[in-house]
Amino acid sequence: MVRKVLAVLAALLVLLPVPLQGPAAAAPAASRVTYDHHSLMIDGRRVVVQAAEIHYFRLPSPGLWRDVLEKIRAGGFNAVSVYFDWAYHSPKPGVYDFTGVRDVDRFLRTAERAGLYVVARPGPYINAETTGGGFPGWLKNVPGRGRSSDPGFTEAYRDWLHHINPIIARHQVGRGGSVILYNAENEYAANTDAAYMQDIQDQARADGIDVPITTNDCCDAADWTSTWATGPGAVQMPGVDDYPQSFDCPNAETVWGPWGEGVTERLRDDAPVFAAEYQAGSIDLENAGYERCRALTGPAYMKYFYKSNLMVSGATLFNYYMGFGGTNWGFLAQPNDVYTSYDYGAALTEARQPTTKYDEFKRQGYFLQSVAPLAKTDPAAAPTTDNPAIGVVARTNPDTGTRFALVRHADRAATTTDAATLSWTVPDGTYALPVQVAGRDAHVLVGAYDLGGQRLAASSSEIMTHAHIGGRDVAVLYGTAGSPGATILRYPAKPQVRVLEGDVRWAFAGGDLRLDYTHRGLARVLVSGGGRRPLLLLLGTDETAATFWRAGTDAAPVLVRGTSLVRSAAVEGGTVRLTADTAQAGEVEVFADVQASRLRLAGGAGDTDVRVTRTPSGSLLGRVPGPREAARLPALTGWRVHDEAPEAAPGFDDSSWRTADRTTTESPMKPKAGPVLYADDYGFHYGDVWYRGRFTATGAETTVALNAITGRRGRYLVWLDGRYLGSAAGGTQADVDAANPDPGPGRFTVPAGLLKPGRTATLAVLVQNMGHNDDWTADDNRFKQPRGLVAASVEGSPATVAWKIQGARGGEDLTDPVRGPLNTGGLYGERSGWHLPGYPDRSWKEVAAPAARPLAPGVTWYRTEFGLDLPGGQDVSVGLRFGGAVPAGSRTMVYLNGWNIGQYGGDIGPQKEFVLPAGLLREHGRNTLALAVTSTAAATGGPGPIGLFAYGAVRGGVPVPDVPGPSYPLTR
Ligand code: IPT
Repeated sequence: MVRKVLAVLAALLVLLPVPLQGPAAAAPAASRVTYDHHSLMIDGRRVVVQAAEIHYFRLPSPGLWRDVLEKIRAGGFNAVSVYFDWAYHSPKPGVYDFTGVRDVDRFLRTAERAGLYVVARPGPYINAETTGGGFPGWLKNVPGRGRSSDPGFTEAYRDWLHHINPIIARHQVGRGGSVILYNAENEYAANTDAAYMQDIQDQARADGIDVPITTNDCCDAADWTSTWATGPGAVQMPGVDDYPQSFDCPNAETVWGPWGEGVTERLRDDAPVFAAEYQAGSIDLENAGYERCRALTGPAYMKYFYKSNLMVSGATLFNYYMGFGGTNWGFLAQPNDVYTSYDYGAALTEARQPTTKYDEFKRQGYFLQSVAPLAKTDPAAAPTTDNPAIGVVARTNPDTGTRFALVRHADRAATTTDAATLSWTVPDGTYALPVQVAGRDAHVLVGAYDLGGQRLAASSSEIMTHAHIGGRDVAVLYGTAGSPGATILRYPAKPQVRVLEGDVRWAFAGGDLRLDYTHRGLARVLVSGGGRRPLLLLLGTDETAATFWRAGTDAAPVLVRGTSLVRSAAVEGGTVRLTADTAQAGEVEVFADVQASRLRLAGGAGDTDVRVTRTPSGSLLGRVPGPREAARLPALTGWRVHDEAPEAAPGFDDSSWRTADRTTTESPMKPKAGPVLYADDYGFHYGDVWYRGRFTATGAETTVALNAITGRRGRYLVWLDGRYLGSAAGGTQADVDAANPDPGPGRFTVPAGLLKPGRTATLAVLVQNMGHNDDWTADDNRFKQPRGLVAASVEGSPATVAWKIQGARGGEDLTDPVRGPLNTGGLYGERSGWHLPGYPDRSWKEVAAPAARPLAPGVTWYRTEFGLDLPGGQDVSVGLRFGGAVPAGSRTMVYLNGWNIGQYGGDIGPQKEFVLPAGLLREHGRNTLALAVTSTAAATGGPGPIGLFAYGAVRGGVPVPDVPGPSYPLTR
């Protein structure tokens, strides 16, 4: 577990070796990405990088990549940070797949088109709560320690890099793409090996990577990242990971920065401060549900910590982990810290819905993108405050003289609302500014700023954005509702001031136009003359500011008030064409070039003309339609049921199964007796694995003693000669301590009289593996920990047991490469295609609902079909909901059209709702739902009630093509 690991790591760090001296890998001279102490530069132009972390492998629908990426862009981000998951692409040594849902080339192209830079993070190790931390299951059979320069591992990871690097390389900015940084490894701080760290970078350069190389530092892995780290392994432009709010979702209301102030450390003097992973959500370690994690990392946290970080660290690169979390579909999850949903409490939910966190990102992100001097700042003298409860920190841009002041409580835990008057001396003069700070809020004020054609001397409102539109400046400023605001603008001569809306007092003296107001609704002030081009000042609150969108090119930006999302805007002739989503009908106001007098709304089934009038603000005002009709989602009926687990019966034919007779293993954990039974050693890396063991009975058998390691939340079920003996929780071993003894060992009494002396007895064991441990500590004891049976004996009998093993059909030779290695395990139904569309289930028994029929211990399958015809031109995010209490005894794998979209129940997690992503979901056609229910005990019924529901619906969205996937029967 992460926390425990952190503690272990702290101890390990003391032992870190003194770094070797040598040259750091420099970027090739041709790179268009450079950097200095302050910021990254692209073609010499400074940029503030505001990135959201997103994992394509957690959204198996390439059409939806565009939706999420456009939402990220619209939310004020100009970049995404992306892990590339080795395990997701490679089922077998030497076999790689980059097609379909694995088409990362398409993902990178989509990011480019959405206007997003990319921080590429191909590992080889990625962590990210993915199975094996991104290491493929087959790597457990490769000699040599993971994350080291051992030859076996080196050969394996180089092969991965030589597949992924060229794809990343052709998407670099220097080649017309948008990749700006390359992240080598991931928080590589324990058991480190400099030669390995260096080799990753050398391979990247050899593969054509010419952007700066970074690494996300955790825990002071200074070998690679400090100014004195000059190589081997040293990176050019290091970043730091910060999770100041911890992962304590249950205590969201009280937690406030237990892991520190979250000020990103400066690591090198010659490189900018880079918040490589800054907490923007949380894993749900305590099964509290992701809404609790969203509360833990909500707008208050974002305001206080993100703004403090910006102002105290001077960082100019931020990556927020996660921007959109997505789904651990199939067996993507690492077993110990997560369940199916990787919603992460992020700004965009797993169902792609924006939250109030999204609004806060938009306010902050637009500011970072609009106010260019933020890209180069140094600490500066702070304004004085007349109230010691309010603390102020300031920075200045040494070239432009622009000032920034962070206003927050001196005591970061304070929850009171306090007011002060700041006295701020800027090059333009000394100004008295009224400020008010609510508990745990923070504001970044700007002074001495050339705001377009204006001169902003100082303001106690925050700038959200401003743009030069049609000969005038339009600026959106905001402050907490009810708080006082003052804005001072400089004019060579007295300008004309028209307060179009709201209560704003103004005065002009000594070149200063001073506006005083209370932040309330949206006030509008038009300033013209005075020797400058006109200015439309929009003074809002947090809430009204969040209704604004900025879109279009820098040459012709458009500001929009209203709609649920503006994806893009274009001004053509006299028409503004908005591509927008609307959740309901409502007002839209467009600030565009005055030449434009018409508005067309794209998105939805086709363009719609929106009737508009010109407002006194010079904007266009109209009403946009919402979704045309509510989506009708059918009830799930027509279920059919079939019992499974024929493997438990003595007569089952397992002649095609692998004989488990290996005597050696690459796992550091060696069997104490008998053959190696570890699933990975036989090529079965993901999901359920069956064992059948035969022995000649004597009648004296007393106990079947087993031990299986499955990772947390796994378990195993045992039958002897067809008789169900019971189940046990699978072992986790990596986390064993006195308080949490390893649950793996299970003892099962042999029923008297069951076994007949001299006859062959058959043990059948179904082991439900939950994925591979990560390798955060670069320790094979952890990563190469076995899965499946690790010990098996029949007490009271001298007989040896002859074992056979069967996991996913074909093992590493996938029968369904489209859905890939992580989709299915080795249940009989999975091996036989019961999860697939088109499987002939007509002979199965009809049942009203899965809950309507008693469950026996073992495996039961349910299937049904449902038709959909969702309204065109709308985006309806559909989910599957299990009603009732989450069952502890039975767990359900959910297959939508053959895709394993989640696991429910069985102590896996609190999750009751599962996203059915468009693309996998046939929105206009037949859908097949298959449930594989494994129960450790008899129960009155299967899971449910089960129904479809909508997480949200908007007019708009993006076209989402169906993701193809083979139907039954698989031909391989
Ligand atoms: C940090 C990892 O780099 C990232 O991959 C992910 O696992 C994240 O944590 C937690 O979700 S590790 C840091 C918290 C010590």
